[in-house]
Amino acid sequence: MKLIIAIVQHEDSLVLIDALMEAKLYVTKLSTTGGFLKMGNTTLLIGTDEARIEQVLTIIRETCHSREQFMATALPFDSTGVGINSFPVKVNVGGATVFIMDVERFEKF
Ligand code: 2BA
Repeated sequence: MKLIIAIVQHEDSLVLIDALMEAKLYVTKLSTTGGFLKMGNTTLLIGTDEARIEQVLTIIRETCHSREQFMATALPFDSTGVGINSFPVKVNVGGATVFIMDVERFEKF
Protein backbone atom coordinates (compact mmCIF):
# COMPACT_ATOMS: atom_id res chain seq x y z
CA MET A 1 0.00 0.00 0.00
CA LYS A 2 1.19 3.51 -0.85
CA LEU A 3 0.07 6.97 0.13
CA ILE A 4 0.25 9.63 -2.57
CA ILE A 5 0.21 13.22 -1.35
CA ALA A 6 -0.49 15.58 -4.25
CA ILE A 7 -0.41 19.37 -3.87
CA VAL A 8 -2.33 20.96 -6.74
CA GLN A 9 -3.99 24.23 -7.62
CA HIS A 10 -7.64 24.80 -6.69
CA GLU A 11 -8.45 25.34 -10.38
CA ASP A 12 -7.44 21.75 -11.22
CA SER A 13 -8.64 20.00 -8.08
CA LEU A 14 -12.29 19.31 -8.99
CA VAL A 15 -11.46 17.83 -12.40
CA LEU A 16 -8.68 15.77 -10.80
CA ILE A 17 -10.95 14.44 -8.04
CA ASP A 18 -13.65 13.53 -10.59
CA ALA A 19 -11.08 11.64 -12.68
CA LEU A 20 -9.76 9.78 -9.61
CA MET A 21 -13.30 8.86 -8.52
CA GLU A 22 -14.13 7.67 -12.02
CA ALA A 23 -11.07 5.38 -11.84
CA LYS A 24 -12.49 3.99 -8.56
CA LEU A 25 -9.67 5.44 -6.46
CA TYR A 26 -10.13 6.73 -2.91
CA VAL A 27 -9.25 10.36 -2.29
CA THR A 28 -9.38 12.91 0.54
CA LYS A 29 -9.19 16.63 -0.19
CA LEU A 30 -7.52 19.06 2.22
CA SER A 31 -7.56 22.84 1.92
CA THR A 32 -3.95 23.97 2.31
CA THR A 33 -1.79 27.07 1.93
CA GLY A 34 1.54 27.34 0.12
CA GLY A 35 4.34 28.68 2.28
CA PHE A 36 5.89 30.81 -0.47
CA LEU A 37 2.90 32.53 -2.04
CA LYS A 38 0.72 32.27 1.11
CA MET A 39 -2.14 31.42 -1.24
CA GLY A 40 -4.63 28.60 -0.97
CA ASN A 41 -3.97 25.34 -2.74
CA THR A 42 -5.36 21.81 -2.48
CA THR A 43 -3.68 18.72 -1.05
CA LEU A 44 -5.06 15.31 -1.96
CA LEU A 45 -4.41 12.11 -0.01
CA ILE A 46 -4.72 9.03 -2.20
CA GLY A 47 -4.19 5.61 -0.64
CA THR A 48 -3.75 2.85 -3.19
CA ASP A 49 -1.90 -0.31 -4.20
CA GLU A 50 1.58 0.04 -5.63
CA ALA A 51 0.30 -1.38 -8.93
CA ARG A 52 -1.91 1.66 -9.44
CA ILE A 53 0.70 4.37 -8.79
CA GLU A 54 1.43 4.98 -12.48
CA GLN A 55 -2.30 5.24 -13.24
CA VAL A 56 -2.68 7.89 -10.53
CA LEU A 57 0.35 9.82 -11.82
CA THR A 58 -1.04 9.73 -15.36
CA ILE A 59 -4.36 11.14 -14.16
CA ILE A 60 -2.57 13.90 -12.23
CA ARG A 61 -0.39 14.74 -15.26
CA GLU A 62 -3.41 14.93 -17.56
CA THR A 63 -5.53 17.15 -15.29
CA CYS A 64 -3.09 19.51 -13.55
CA HIS A 65 -1.55 22.43 -15.39
CA SER A 66 1.16 24.89 -14.56
CA ARG A 67 0.17 28.57 -14.33
CA GLU A 68 1.84 31.89 -13.75
CA GLN A 69 1.02 33.71 -10.52
CA PHE A 70 2.15 37.15 -9.50
CA MET A 71 3.27 38.00 -6.00
CA ALA A 72 3.89 41.50 -4.68
CA THR A 73 7.47 42.05 -3.55
CA ALA A 74 8.18 45.05 -1.36
CA LEU A 75 11.47 46.97 -1.52
CA PRO A 76 12.56 50.17 0.25
CA PHE A 77 12.74 52.88 -2.43
CA ASP A 78 15.38 55.10 -0.85
CA SER A 79 18.63 54.63 1.06
CA THR A 80 16.97 55.35 4.41
CA GLY A 81 14.53 52.49 3.88
CA VAL A 82 11.70 54.94 4.41
CA GLY A 83 8.70 54.15 2.28
CA ILE A 84 7.91 50.92 0.54
CA ASN A 85 7.54 50.35 -3.19
CA SER A 86 5.95 47.11 -4.30
CA PHE A 87 6.22 45.42 -7.68
CA PRO A 88 4.84 42.14 -9.01
CA VAL A 89 7.14 39.13 -9.45
CA LYS A 90 6.10 36.29 -11.75
CA VAL A 91 6.11 32.78 -10.24
CA ASN A 92 5.43 29.57 -12.14
CA VAL A 93 3.19 27.28 -10.05
CA GLY A 94 2.39 23.59 -10.55
CA GLY A 95 0.96 21.45 -12.27
CA ALA A 96 1.42 19.26 -9.17
CA THR A 97 3.89 18.45 -6.41
CA VAL A 98 3.63 14.75 -5.58
CA PHE A 99 5.05 12.70 -2.70
CA ILE A 100 4.73 8.90 -2.74
CA MET A 101 5.14 7.15 0.61
CA ASP A 102 5.11 3.60 1.87
CA VAL A 103 2.22 2.83 4.22
CA GLU A 104 3.42 0.65 7.09
CA ARG A 105 -0.05 -0.46 8.08
CA PHE A 106 -3.57 0.31 6.86
CA GLU A 107 -6.75 -0.33 8.86
CA LYS A 108 -10.38 0.62 8.40
CA PHE A 109 -12.86 0.21 11.25
P1 2BA B 1 4.05 27.74 -2.54
O1 2BA B 1 4.96 27.44 -1.42
O2 2BA B 1 3.12 28.89 -2.37
O3 2BA B 1 4.96 27.97 -3.84
C1 2BA B 1 4.40 28.44 -5.05
C2 2BA B 1 5.46 28.48 -6.14
O4 2BA B 1 6.46 29.42 -5.75
C3 2BA B 1 6.20 27.16 -6.33
O5 2BA B 1 5.49 26.36 -7.24
C4 2BA B 1 7.55 27.63 -6.88
O6 2BA B 1 7.45 27.92 -8.27
C5 2BA B 1 7.75 28.94 -6.15
N1 2BA B 1 8.54 28.77 -4.94
C6 2BA B 1 8.23 28.11 -3.82
N2 2BA B 1 9.20 28.19 -2.90
C7 2BA B 1 10.16 28.94 -3.45
C8 2BA B 1 11.44 29.41 -3.01
N3 2BA B 1 11.90 29.11 -1.79
N4 2BA B 1 12.17 30.19 -3.87
C9 2BA B 1 11.72 30.49 -5.09
N5 2BA B 1 10.50 30.10 -5.58
C10 2BA B 1 9.75 29.32 -4.78
P2 2BA B 1 5.52 24.78 -7.07
O7 2BA B 1 6.94 24.31 -6.92
O8 2BA B 1 4.73 24.21 -8.20
O9 2BA B 1 4.81 24.47 -5.68
C11 2BA B 1 3.40 24.64 -5.52
C12 2BA B 1 3.03 24.38 -4.08
O10 2BA B 1 3.35 23.02 -3.75
C13 2BA B 1 3.80 25.22 -3.07
O11 2BA B 1 3.15 26.49 -2.89
C14 2BA B 1 3.73 24.36 -1.81
O12 2BA B 1 2.45 24.50 -1.20
C15 2BA B 1 3.82 22.96 -2.39
N6 2BA B 1 5.20 22.44 -2.41
C16 2BA B 1 6.06 22.49 -3.45
N7 2BA B 1 7.20 21.87 -3.14
C17 2BA B 1 7.07 21.42 -1.88
C18 2BA B 1 7.93 20.70 -0.97
N8 2BA B 1 9.17 20.31 -1.33
N9 2BA B 1 7.46 20.41 0.25
C19 2BA B 1 6.21 20.79 0.63
N10 2BA B 1 5.34 21.48 -0.18
C20 2BA B 1 5.78 21.79 -1.40
